[in-house]
Amino acid sequence: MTTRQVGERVQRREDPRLLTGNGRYVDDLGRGALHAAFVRSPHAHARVTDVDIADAWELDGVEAVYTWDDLDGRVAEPLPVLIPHPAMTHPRTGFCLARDEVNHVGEAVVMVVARDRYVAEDACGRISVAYEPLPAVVGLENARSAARLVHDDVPGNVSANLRQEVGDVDTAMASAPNRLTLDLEIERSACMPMEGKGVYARWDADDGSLRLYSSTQTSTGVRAAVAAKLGMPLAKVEVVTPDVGGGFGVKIVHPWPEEVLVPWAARRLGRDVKWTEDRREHFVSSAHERGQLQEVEVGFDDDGRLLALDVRFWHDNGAYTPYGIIVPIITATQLLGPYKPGSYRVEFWSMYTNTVLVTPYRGAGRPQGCYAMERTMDAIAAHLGLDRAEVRSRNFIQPDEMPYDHGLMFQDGRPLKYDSGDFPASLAKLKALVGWDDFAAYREQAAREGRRVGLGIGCYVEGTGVGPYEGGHVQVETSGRVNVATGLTTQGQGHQTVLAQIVADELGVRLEDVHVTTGDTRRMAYAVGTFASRGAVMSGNAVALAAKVVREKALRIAADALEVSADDLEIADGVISVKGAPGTSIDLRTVAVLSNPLRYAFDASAAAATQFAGTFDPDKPPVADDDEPGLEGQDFYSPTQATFANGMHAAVVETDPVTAEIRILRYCVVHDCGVMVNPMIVEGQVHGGVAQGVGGALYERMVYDEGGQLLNASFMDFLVPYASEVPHVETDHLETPSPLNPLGLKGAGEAGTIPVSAVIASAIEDAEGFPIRSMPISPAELWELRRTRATD
Ligand code: MCN
Repeated sequence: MTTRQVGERVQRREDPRLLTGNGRYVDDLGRGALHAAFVRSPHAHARVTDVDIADAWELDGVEAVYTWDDLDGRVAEPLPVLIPHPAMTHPRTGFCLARDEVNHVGEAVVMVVARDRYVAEDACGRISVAYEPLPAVVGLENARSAARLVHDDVPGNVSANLRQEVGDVDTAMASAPNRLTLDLEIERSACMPMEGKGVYARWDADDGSLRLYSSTQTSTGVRAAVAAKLGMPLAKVEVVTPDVGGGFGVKIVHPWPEEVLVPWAARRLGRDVKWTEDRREHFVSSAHERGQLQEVEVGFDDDGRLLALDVRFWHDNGAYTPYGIIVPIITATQLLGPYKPGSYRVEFWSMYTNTVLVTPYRGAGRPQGCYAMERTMDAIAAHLGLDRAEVRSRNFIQPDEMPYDHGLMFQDGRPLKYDSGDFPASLAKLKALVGWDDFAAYREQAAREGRRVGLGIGCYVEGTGVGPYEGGHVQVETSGRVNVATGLTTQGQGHQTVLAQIVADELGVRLEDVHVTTGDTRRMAYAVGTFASRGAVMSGNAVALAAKVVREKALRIAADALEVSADDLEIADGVISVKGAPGTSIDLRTVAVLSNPLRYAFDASAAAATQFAGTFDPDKPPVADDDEPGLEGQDFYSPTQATFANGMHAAVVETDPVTAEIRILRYCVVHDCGVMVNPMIVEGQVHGGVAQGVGGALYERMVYDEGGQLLNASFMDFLVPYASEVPHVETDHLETPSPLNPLGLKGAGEAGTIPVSAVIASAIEDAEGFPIRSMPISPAELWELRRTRATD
């Protein structure tokens, strides 16, 4: 009997290659290619009045120097808005190279292509750009004051304003026995993939075609964007995504300016061209996220039950909005987490600032929403003197209320409806895991030792597995090897392992026979990409459906060969046999041979095929009349809505009474992503997410000065937590299968990150006894808070 693979803690098959330095990233490719480098704006806001490139041409090895004036066709036009929304009254995007104005430090102004990166960088140093500096808008307070404008024609610096209300908030608030207001802040940060963005373009002049290797989260998106920008037929553009050293959201945007310029230059020069983002470029010219100011008003009864919740927030979208307002929309609609708010009103303003643009970063607006909601829950508990977990549990949506519709509209205008989840069960598990009820005794003991400890909690719900679709293609070679292709790209999530597990089960083959290809438009032309924790739900179900197509075809051919009904057959370990009569069987590779009209041309498997030759009429087509040749099939999975994962985290922190150093002593997670395909990979994802969340809670932030200079644009100053700062993560799971997809899956890739700032704030607050309203928090800030309170 074959072991079922789904649910098994299968070792990641990509690890031996990746961990021994044998990964193949974009920068490993393109030996002999020309290299691109960029002159980027040193000003946050300025008019470009003159560009002098003459000296750059003097340098041996320089092949091209381009400014906006050199760009042609659609390459000279502004970049697209990828996800428009009616509330975006003032969308603005930049150009591939600045035309006459720069709106943030790091915006590309000139592109140099040279023999190697050294020459290209030296040439950039010889270019002089004349700027007429303009006043910069930095920070949300400045943007809101509108004393200065980022874009002259955008009043109030507001790119979008959106309000949703469910129920009558004003009436419910007015009659609530208790009311609180909270002013909250969460600062700007950014993801830091080990590998920056990268693109390598191979132009085939004879064929007029382009192959692009891109470190992207969406190969098909890059393909479509580049083909459109360069005015090329799709058929002449291929995008291959090799290994990607982390994406975390920033590589979803397509096209980045460089993704257009590099292939454009390759075509123009008739040469291969490549570019790899360096770390400083990543800081100043990729994308950030998180920055929000929030105002919460909450009305609740004496038992801590929510009656009315009124949230207003301002979201810093940076200088441009290529990605629309998906991040604040997610904050607004998923802020409620597992709770019923009574009535709810949310309004946000998405604000321009002269800083690098903002796109989704792991969690994508949910860490901010969770932070607002969970700070509010703690404030209610403190106000009423109730247990914090108890207040949460009194407000939970109950399992028998699923599916649950908050009455909110998501980005696409469709209602946002939770499909499943058991929040009371998750909380019970979390309390048991962290020892919630024993903490008071632990705190007393710690106090006797002169130590200050606190316990924090945070709950969240996450819409995962968004559509519109993803495809799977499964092909059985005559050798018995099973090739699986999906359009997802992979950045380290272990897709090659997990998708193989699913196909092995659905097709009935051995895991080691299944080989998965991702992110290659030659193999899967219709695909969306890897983001929004959609890989497992979307591609998992797509490859399962495709495997089913192949399985059914295999059974039809086998039934013909064995002269039995397909209903009487089963497949295990790649062998099709008659149920109850395992002696009567045929293996899948033989079926693959038989499925092909040229079957006797396949030497490797001819012997297997001839074994059954006698059972066939040589004049009869080798496959059933309505079947196509080849043992392969394709299918697409296209859901009607997202599926909602959830989780609850708790942390124990210790704050030093003298130095205010903050240490996380324990970090506990209960996570529910429906059926887990590979629990080990899910745990890895959750642990990685928590590590990223710890960075966001305690260390990572973007520090701009008033002029819009990013002061900490290197790893010397931007603190990413080391292993020494990331606690051991204790994890427990609940599996509430999603009723929305055949495999019952929900996503897991972002979950770990979402509640961490809320949880750490909660724990520090518990340790210190005063509210924490701004995150991240450093020891210096905590020390300052203590000092201010002492002198108040
Ligand atoms: N999984 C599973 N069972 C489930 C759900 C997920 O076994 N019920 C597995 C999946 O098959 C997959 C992994 O867990 O191998 C994550 O799955 P999923 O939640 O579907 O997320 P995606 O595959 O869509 O990956 C995207 C997600 C996002 S949005 C960000 S951001 C993020 C993340 O993944 N970026 C990452 N995890 C990352 N991990 C690494 N190493 N690098 C990144 O850039």
